[in-house]
Amino acid sequence: MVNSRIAEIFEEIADMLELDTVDRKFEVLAYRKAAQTIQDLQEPVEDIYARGGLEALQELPGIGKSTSQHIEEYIKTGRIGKYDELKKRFPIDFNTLTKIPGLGAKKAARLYKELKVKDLGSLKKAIEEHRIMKLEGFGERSEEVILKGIQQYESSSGRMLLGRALPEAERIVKSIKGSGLVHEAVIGGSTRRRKETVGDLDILLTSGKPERVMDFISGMREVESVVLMGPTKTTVRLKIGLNCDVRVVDDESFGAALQYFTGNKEHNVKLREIAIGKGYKLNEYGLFDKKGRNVSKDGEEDIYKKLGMDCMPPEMRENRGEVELAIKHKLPKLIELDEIRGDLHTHTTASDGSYSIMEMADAAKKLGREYIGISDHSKSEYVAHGMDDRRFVKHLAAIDKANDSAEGIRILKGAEIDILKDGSLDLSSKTMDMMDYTLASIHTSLTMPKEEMTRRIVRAFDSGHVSIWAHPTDRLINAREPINFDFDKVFEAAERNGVVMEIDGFPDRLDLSDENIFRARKHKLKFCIDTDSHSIDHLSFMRYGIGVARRGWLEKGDVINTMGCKELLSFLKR
Ligand code: DGT
Ligand code: CA
Ligand code: CA
Ligand code: ZN
Repeated sequence: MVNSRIAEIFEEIADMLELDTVDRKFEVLAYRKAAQTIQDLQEPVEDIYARGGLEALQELPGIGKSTSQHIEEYIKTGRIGKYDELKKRFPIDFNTLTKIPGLGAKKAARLYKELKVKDLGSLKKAIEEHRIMKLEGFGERSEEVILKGIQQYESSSGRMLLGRALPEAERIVKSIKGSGLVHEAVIGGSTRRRKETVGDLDILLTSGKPERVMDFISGMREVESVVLMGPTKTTVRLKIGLNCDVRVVDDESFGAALQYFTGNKEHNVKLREIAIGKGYKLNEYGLFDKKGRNVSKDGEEDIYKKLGMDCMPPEMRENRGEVELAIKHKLPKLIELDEIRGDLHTHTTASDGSYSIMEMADAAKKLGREYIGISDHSKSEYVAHGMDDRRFVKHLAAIDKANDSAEGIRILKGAEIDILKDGSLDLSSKTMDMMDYTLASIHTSLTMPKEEMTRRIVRAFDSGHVSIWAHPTDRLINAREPINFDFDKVFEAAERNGVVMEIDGFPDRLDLSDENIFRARKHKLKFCIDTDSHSIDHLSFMRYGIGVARRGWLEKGDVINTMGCKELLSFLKR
C-alpha cells in the first residue's frame, strides 16, 4: 500500500538526516511525525490527494509544505527525489537494520562508515568475524546484544501485526464483495481469531463463478503477484508484504469451510475427533453422516450444535479448554466492543499527542464514547514533553475548562505517570490527588533483573496512588521483549491495592497479552481496555484491545470501562 511505503520512506529520510554532521533535529522530528500520520490514516493518501490536492494533505497533522510535496511527487512519479539523493550518500538498508533491537540508525551508519556494513548479510558477517567488538564504543557486549537482536528480528519477521493485517483484509473483502461475483466473502484464520500477529490472510468465498473471481483477485490493486493459482484455491502476495490464501467453496460447504479455516489446528483436530466419536466425518466440505450426506448446511453454529456443544466465538478457538466448556454449555459471554463506554489512556498536545483535549474528546464522542480520560506523560518522559507538577496543575485546569464546554461527553483528569527506577512515582501526591485517576507505567530501565523489577513495581502499587497499571509488560510486538518480573507477586500487590490491569489496544503493544490475561485472571483483578491514543485516528484501536480481551476470555463485568461514568468515578475513588 502506498501509505505504508511513503511512511517507510519518511522514516528512512529521518534516519539519514539524523546522520548529518549539522544538527537537523527539527527536520528529523517533522519526518517522523509525518510518517506516523501517513501510517495511521484510515484511507489511501492518494484518495485524500485526489480530493483536495496539496491543501488537503497539509491539513493532516504533521504534514507540512515539503512533506506534502513529497507525497505528491510519489503519487505522480513513484519516487521522492530527496530520498534518492540521500540514499546515494547512505546506501544502507535502514528499513531492515533499524528494526533490529539494539541497533538504531546512528549505530547502523557507523557500522557502514567503519566496516561497510550495509544490510543484514554484511552485518551477520561482521559479527561472525568479531569486527564489531573492536570498534570504539561497541565492545563484546554490544556484539552480543546485536546478535540477540538479529535472532529476535528473524524469528518474528514474517508475522504481521493484526493492526495492519486486519484493515487490509477488510479492504480486500470489501472490494471482492464489490465485484458482484460472490455470494459470501469472509475473513478466516488467525485474523478472524484476532491473534496479535498474522502469518497470512485467509479469505473464504462462495461463488458460482470461481474462475472469474480468481481473475478479479489477481488484478486487485493490493496484489503484488500471484504465488499459486488454482480454480478454487489461490495464493497471492500482497504489496504490504503478506500472503493471502483465497478459497472458493460451494454454498453448502460454507459453514464447514468457515469452521475449518477459523479454528486453529489443535482446535480443529479436537473437533474432528469428536465428530468421529459420534459417527460423523468432518472436513472443510461438510459434516458427513455414515451415508455420506452433508448434514450441516446451516453455517458453522450448526456444526458445533450437531457435535453436541455450543458454538464459541472465533477468539476462543485455540484449544485452551473452550471445547470442554462448550460441551457443558458453560461458555463465558465475552465482552463486546459496544459495551465499552469510555477510554482512559489518551495523549494530547500537552505531551506527545497530536491533538488538543477538545479535539480528542470530540473524536471520542463521534465513536459513541461517553467519557474520555486524558492521560499525558509525566516529566521524566522528556522526549515526549512530559510535564512536571507545575505544568500538570495548569493542564488539569485546562481539562476542567474543556469539560465545562464539552457537550455529550465527559472529560476525565488522568495522567500516565512514570514508575521510576526505585519504584517511586514521577509526580507529587498532591498533584495526583487532583486527578480522577492515574495510570502508572514503566518506560525506562527495562532490562532490570527480575527481583529488582518486581520490587520496583510492587513499591509503586503500595504507594496507593496507582489506579491502573498501563501497558504492564512494556513489550513491543516484533521489536522489544517484555520486562521481567514475578507475575504472582505483582498481581498480589495489585489485588491488595486495587490496581486495575490495562489492556493496551495499541497494535504494537496489545499488553497485557491474551496469555498474561489468563495469568491475571487467577487473581481478583479488574481490567481496563484502552487505546493509548496519540491521535484521533488511534481511538479506533479499541477493537484490537477488545480482540485480546476476548482471547483472554474476559466478560463485561471484568472490565471497568464498561461502567457508566458515575459508577466508574466512584470505583476509582475507593
Ligand atoms: P497464521 O496464518 O500462522 O497466523 O495462523 P492461521 O491459524 O491463520 O493458520 P493457517 O493460515 O496456516 O491456516 C488457516 C486455517 O486453516 C487455520 O485456522 C486452521 C486451518 N488449518 C490449517 N492447517 C490445518 C490442518 O492441517 N488441519 C486442520 N484441521 N486445520 C488446518
Ligand atoms: Ca493464516
Ligand atoms: Ca493460510
Ligand atoms: Zn506509555
